[in-house]
Amino acid sequence: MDELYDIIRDVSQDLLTNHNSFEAAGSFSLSYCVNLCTASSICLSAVRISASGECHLFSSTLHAHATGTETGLTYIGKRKPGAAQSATEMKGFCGTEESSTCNTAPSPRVYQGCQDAFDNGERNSEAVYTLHTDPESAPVLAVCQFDDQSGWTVIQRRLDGTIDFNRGWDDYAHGFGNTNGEHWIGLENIHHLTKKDQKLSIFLEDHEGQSRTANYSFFQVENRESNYQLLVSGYNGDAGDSLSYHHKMGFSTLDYDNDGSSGSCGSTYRAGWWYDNCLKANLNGVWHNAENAQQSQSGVAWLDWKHPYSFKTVYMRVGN
Ligand SMILES: [Ca+2]
Repeated sequence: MDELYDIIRDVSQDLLTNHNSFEAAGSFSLSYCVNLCTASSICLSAVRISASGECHLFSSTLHAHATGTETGLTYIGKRKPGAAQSATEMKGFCGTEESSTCNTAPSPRVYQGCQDAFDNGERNSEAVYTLHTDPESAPVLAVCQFDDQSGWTVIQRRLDGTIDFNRGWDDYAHGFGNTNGEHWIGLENIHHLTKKDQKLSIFLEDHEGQSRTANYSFFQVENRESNYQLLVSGYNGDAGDSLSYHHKMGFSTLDYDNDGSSGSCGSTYRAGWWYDNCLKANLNGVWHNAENAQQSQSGVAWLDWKHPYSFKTVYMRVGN
């Protein structure tokens, strides 16, 4: 193993811990991509894009429900969590440098979004799926929720405060966290997911186990050039309409101020959001336990239900 390999392994380890996935820079051979995943104790699966040679490592297993080989993508490996597996075993599992497709292992089906997954017969609600929200971009892991009529893509989830949401612009653009727990799918992915008419559904639960919802019949996030401007309308639900206040605002983070305040809401409220002056909702705010929930101004906030209050469990999902 050369020095570069060691460096990339260490970096990938770090990125996998703090982010959903690691996108290796430059192009790598299939065997090198396999070796990277094998060398990392928390990499459970990887995808290599044949055309560019980009290697994407994931800290979750890609789904065994998948069948067939997606054009242009090679599913490189799937390890059981915690199970030791050598590079040779992974190569044997999924193919070699010479034949760059997996003959023995199923390739993951890659969907544009969870509605696409639903339309293709997927019904495993709460499972993690591989999404390709835009053909030009890297695949991303996302939780799908299915009901009788449709598939919802979870774009954000708070549960327990294990993931730090006080992050800069790049993290909010590209996503972070763990799909098995707290995560943010990234503004790029939200933009691509909401190009067509989409609804937004927000679930809120307090520390006493009461829950309410806020639904919007129209939800769209514009592109990077527009600072991922939020367009939202058509509220119904029982949590109150705290998001319409943020309609037409660009996204702000601690290091990038697009808000309607003379100060920096991202710095003050320690999160990334579509701040105006400053907020009525702050679902990426600092997570607090039950003891501190009522004291926090910078918490996971939804002012039209309770204020000041920091909610315990929250998720945001899009669908049509
Ligand atoms: Ca400002």
